[in-house]
Amino acid sequence: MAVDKISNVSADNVYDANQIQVLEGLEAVRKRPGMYIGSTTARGLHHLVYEIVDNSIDEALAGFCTDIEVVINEDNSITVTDNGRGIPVGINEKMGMPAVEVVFTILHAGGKFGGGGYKVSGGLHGVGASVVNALSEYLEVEISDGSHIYYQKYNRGNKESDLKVIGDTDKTGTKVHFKPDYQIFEELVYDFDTLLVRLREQAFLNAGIKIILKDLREDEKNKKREEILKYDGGIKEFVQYINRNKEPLHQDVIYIETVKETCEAEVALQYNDGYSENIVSFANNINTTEGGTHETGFKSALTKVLNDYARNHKMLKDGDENLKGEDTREGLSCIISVKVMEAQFEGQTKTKLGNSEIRSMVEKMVSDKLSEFLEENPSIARIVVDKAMTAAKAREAAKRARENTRRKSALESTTLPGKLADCSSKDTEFTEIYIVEGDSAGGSAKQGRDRRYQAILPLWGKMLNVEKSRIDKVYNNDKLLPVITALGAGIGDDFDTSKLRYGKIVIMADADVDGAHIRTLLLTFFFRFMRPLIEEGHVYIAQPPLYKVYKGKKIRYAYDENGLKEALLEIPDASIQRYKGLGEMNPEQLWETTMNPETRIMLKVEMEDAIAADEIFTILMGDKVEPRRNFIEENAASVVNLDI
Ligand code: TTJ
Repeated sequence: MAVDKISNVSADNVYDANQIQVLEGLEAVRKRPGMYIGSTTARGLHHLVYEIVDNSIDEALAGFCTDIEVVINEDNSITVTDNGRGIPVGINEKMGMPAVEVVFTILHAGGKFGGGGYKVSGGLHGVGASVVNALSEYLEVEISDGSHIYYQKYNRGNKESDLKVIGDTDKTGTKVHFKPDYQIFEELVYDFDTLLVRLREQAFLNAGIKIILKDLREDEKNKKREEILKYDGGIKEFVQYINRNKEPLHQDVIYIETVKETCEAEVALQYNDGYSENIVSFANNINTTEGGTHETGFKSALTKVLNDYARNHKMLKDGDENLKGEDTREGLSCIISVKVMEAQFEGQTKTKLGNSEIRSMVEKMVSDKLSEFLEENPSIARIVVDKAMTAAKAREAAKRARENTRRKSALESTTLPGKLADCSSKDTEFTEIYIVEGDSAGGSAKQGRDRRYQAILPLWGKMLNVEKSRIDKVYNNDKLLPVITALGAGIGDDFDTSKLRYGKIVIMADADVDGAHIRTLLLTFFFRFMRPLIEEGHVYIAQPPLYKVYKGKKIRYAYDENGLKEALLEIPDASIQRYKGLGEMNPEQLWETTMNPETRIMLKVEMEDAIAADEIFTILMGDKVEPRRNFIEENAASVVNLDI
């Protein structure tokens, strides 16, 4: 734009022009923060930390940094310190300012310095330090280069003064202290555990790096805390961590890796006695939740290797069919991590690896090295192939069960369950199904609903715990079958959200322990057998009120203790009714408080972290009592809300 106007000015003026450009750049970030960090909610707030820490991890991957410290200060500002070489302080010729200033004021400038190696880490958006700077009330940087300490401060992205020397040192490293801007973020309070989960993942993925997370806040809610994260076993330890509440089928984790000039790949895996598949993949330290070429390469090699082994060792006989891919992944916990020079991220959320050369690389690595491992470890090989063959038998049984149900339902006049009160609309943009605990609440819901777009499916009796069952049992289960047929989208690998008969699936149960149990059983079922339902945000939890506050014709409903206080202020001398269950509400009340889209409160079940969700269901629904007791004691509130 302004380029032609500065074509014949002096070098000093060019510098000024650059400055103006800089300000425009960061102003854009402040105008539309969501475009750069995804959101200005708690998620975006935490994202700032990852963006800064990623720079230190890159320095560690380059081989120059061993320790990273992240501190949540008392005022919810953040300090990140590393012992790397320090961001360069020399003048960057192109920009005419110290390199550190470029890092903090030029969009997308992060990681472009130093050359050599490849920048591998990166947050979800990989936008860098300048965005954090733009969205911080202030940001201070301190660089030690082995002789001097340099310092600079910015306010909302604008430098307060030039980079200056503030002392001497014989150490090297970078320290950044920033306070997220209250003018930008809706949430300003950091959650220790959210940072912990993410930093632990990074520590697993980058073996040997020490990451310390400290919390200096101390109040009613918080105690000072500190966690040291250092895993010399890397992703091998990550797999053990994922399986720590499960029963592994073999003690040693299988680990293979390969390092090429432009990319490297490593895989760690261990089978457990459960039935679910748990593959978590990363490209350049970013969780590729949508999968991609590294996952497909791994899966096809695993299928081939186990079939070859089973044939060669006469475990599969001549007439037997080959194992299918899904058979080889039953009870599998696996981490795949690749580092690629020029990673291509695709998919809706840019978390699907697209590089085609990675598919063949991972496939060849797993083919060669896994078969070698199995030949050298015949006892583990036998266990793994046995597991896959048992899974294949179960799959056959499931197929027969499925064909049986199809035939049965085809004989009946309607495929829909008899207890279902369907809605008249077929438009999934509006339709909802309420899965309701108990016949009496189901009756009220049927009478209170808007039948044009709300369907009701009552459930009663003891429901199957799918955590302990294979898919064939699920097909034959008289409690789950109505849910499957009512939703109409199939189950397991056949599940297809485009066939869903309703846009929203609402679980409506009492706000007590039994209700929580039913909710958890249903959510476990959805998570294990209809995961896209949760991933694509179709599942909701109805929130019935806990209290009715009334006097004469005035009525207020309260959904928690705070609401109760407010209602009592509004209606002095009111009577209070505490609802013990949905059944105590008449149809009109149920509609008004829990089902009317205009007035109801519903929790959307979101899956931020598949590892955490898997862990929750393993613990809550699995066999082991000890971790379940610990979990419930530590997370009393989240068990009831189950806001995964
Ligand atoms: C780049 O290549 C030359 C030597 O220094 C390399 C570098 O920039 N290293 C580096 C950057 N280490 N740590 C950082 C860093 C640390 C924090 C906390 C924040 C930022 C933006 C960078």
